[in-house]
Amino acid sequence: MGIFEKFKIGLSKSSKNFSFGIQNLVINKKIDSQTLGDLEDFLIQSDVGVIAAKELKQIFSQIKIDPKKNITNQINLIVENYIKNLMSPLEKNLFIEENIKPKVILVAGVNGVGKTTTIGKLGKILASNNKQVVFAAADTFRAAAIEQLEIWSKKIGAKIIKSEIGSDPASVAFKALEYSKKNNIDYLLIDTAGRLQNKKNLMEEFKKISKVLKKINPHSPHETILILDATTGQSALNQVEEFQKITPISGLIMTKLDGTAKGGILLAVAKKYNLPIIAVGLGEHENDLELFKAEEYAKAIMQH
Ligand SMILES: Nc1nc2c(ncn2[C@@H]2O[C@H](COP(=O)(O)OP(=O)(O)O)[C@@H](O)[C@H]2O)c(=O)[nH]1
Ligand SMILES: [Mg+2]
Repeated sequence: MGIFEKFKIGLSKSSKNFSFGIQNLVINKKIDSQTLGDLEDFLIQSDVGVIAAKELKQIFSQIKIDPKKNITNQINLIVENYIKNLMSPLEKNLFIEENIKPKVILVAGVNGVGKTTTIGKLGKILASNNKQVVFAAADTFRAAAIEQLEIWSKKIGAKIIKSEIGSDPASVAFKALEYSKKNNIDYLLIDTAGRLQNKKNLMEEFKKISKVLKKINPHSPHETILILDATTGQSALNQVEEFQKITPISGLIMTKLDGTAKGGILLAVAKKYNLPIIAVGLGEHENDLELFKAEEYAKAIMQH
């Protein structure tokens, strides 16, 4: 299956809601202030955020739709181009060759957003591109988190560095980088705990992890990815805000876009924070993570 088909299937809940919603509001209607107001309300309800909703409203107030041509196509194309232009500059591929070995990727996010699963899926993409991958189980808070990462490590043939439950996450991260350096590993992916309710501790934890990594390689971590869960809607925006206070974030992955009809949340995050988007989660299975492509996302969400 091509990337576009995967985006299309994964985003089908959102696209049904989004593209049909817009079409229902605009087709066969006079584009007057009432219609534009309804459109803006609908866009805000779809989680695209206030700014994007205003901009799209503005675009629709200025365009001329040709009634002799296919109206649905014209509307789809307008929204698709808007999304594509907004999101293309944010596409970020972590996996282009850069001669950094090991590339250290720290993964952050609140509990349940999909950190461990996403690390497993990223590991799978890397392993199938013949990269050597190590996982560090630095979410030492819950035994299940360590076991879960271990299952993934077996599945994709990655080495896992772990310690007992309750042990110091920074020491796991340190051991993992030491091992990765010694064994000429390509990518080290570090899982972390996400107890945002205890922000001060979490901040200390990230500081400590970063400090010990820098003892081995002053440039590491090379990336700190924040994982967001699309089904949490507007709360995803707060999480970006809160985590940026805890540690610098270099990119985002949004999971569970398959599980929501409000996939517009990715647009809201992009518009508000301008952070690179690395990948999107489109399902629970091991192949359901796609590296982010703005054009495919835009097309899939407008379904054509
Ligand atoms: N539908 C769907 N479920 C996902 C996706 N990513 C993760 N999940 C599920 O979300 C739940 C929590 O994931 P987990 O990796 O344990 O989250 P963590 O606490 O952040 O490490 C699990 O049941 C995953 O299968 C996704 O893209 N789509
Ligand atoms: Mg986890």
